[in-house]
Amino acid sequence: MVVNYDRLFSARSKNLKSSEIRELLKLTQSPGFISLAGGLPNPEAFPVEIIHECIEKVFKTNIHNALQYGTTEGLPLLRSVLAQRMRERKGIDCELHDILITSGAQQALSFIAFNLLDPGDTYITSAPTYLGALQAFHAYQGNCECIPMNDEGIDIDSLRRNLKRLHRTGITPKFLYAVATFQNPSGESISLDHRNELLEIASEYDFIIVEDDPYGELVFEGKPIPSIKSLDKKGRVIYLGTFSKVLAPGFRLAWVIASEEIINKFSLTKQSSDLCSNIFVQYVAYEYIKGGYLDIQINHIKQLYHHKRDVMIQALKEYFPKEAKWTVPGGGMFLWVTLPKNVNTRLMFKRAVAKKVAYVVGDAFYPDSSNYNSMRLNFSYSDDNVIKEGIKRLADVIKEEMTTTPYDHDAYVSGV
Ligand code: PMP
Ligand code: G9A
Repeated sequence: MVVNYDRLFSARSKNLKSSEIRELLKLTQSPGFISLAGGLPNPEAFPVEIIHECIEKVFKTNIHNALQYGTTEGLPLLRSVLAQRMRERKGIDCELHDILITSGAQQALSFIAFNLLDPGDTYITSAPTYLGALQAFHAYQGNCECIPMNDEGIDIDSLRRNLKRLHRTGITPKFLYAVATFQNPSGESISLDHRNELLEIASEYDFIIVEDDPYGELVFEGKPIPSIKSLDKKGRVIYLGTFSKVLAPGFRLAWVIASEEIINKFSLTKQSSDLCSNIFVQYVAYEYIKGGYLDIQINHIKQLYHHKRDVMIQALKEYFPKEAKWTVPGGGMFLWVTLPKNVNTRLMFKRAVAKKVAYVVGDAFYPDSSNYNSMRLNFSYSDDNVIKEGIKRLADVIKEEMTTTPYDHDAYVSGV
């Protein structure tokens, strides 16, 4: 008898969607391809020698513990230095027991969905938003309410209107998800006023705020805006930090700061998921922070990415059609380009692949795929010359698309 997967796979499994970013990563690894797509740190900036030293230290001092199973919540030494760092650098009032180590922030997103979403439950996010979060929430059949962004990061009036509308139909969202600082994908941040308002609204309606913060320390200019978690006096915020963008994504190491109730639930979830995160790597990360290297590394990549942002902006000015618009983020790794209405970036993608250049199609970051003429560009990964060449190729692609196959959205939608 052949295996009948259709019967075997659960409804939840059948509902899984693939990540456009993960799929693109395979495509863009072919020779000669320029990828402005994936959110990859610059590999030249990995502090290889120092990591080597830290590993040697672990071998000398703790190797037997480092090779053993560890506690589910994570290595106390690491949680303790992280708590200190979060207090000092972020003003987040936390101690070791408020922190749980996860295998990447992506695992934490999955724990959030697992613990807070029953099928059909509603959550809120801005549109656009991080597509890996959408993927995690979709896996647990969450129902997304999208709030448009504005120049203060999120349209608060629209949020209030939508909450009232939902309330009338008996729906209160479980949480609001935000990459509040240097957002993936747009590079924009939520203003301090709006952060405070979000907390007020969350308290009024009794939902959680998930503050996903991989980019908060990568500030190029201006003063950092306080994290939402640092403004939270009621334990209403789940804060996610990660080593992926400030040290190395290969570590697969991140942390959650949240109330005791949430940490306990996530710990139970982790027991059933992977028992504990990689203990060896947790020791290495501990040595790295204890040695004072993380701050040095962050300062280094801040300067590097600031420079790369400027290289990309300069190339955009030089090559892109004058109708194109882009954000100029004050930090992070991405900027967001909006093209004229007669370009559909998903339909254009084939042309870009033929020219061996890739971006992430904007609609992938919209839960309802409603935006069709935008793209996300990453400026952290590539060498300066590659960024320039990539933007040049992309500009040719766009100009060709605008002249040879101008897109008519209304006709496309109505199927004419
Ligand atoms: N959240 C956001 C906003 C991200 O941009 C990313 C990675 N691109 C993640 C979470 C996942 O990070 P990690 O590598 O820690 O799983
Ligand atoms: O490679 C990944 O999936 C992590 C990066 C995410 C991104 O490009 O936003």
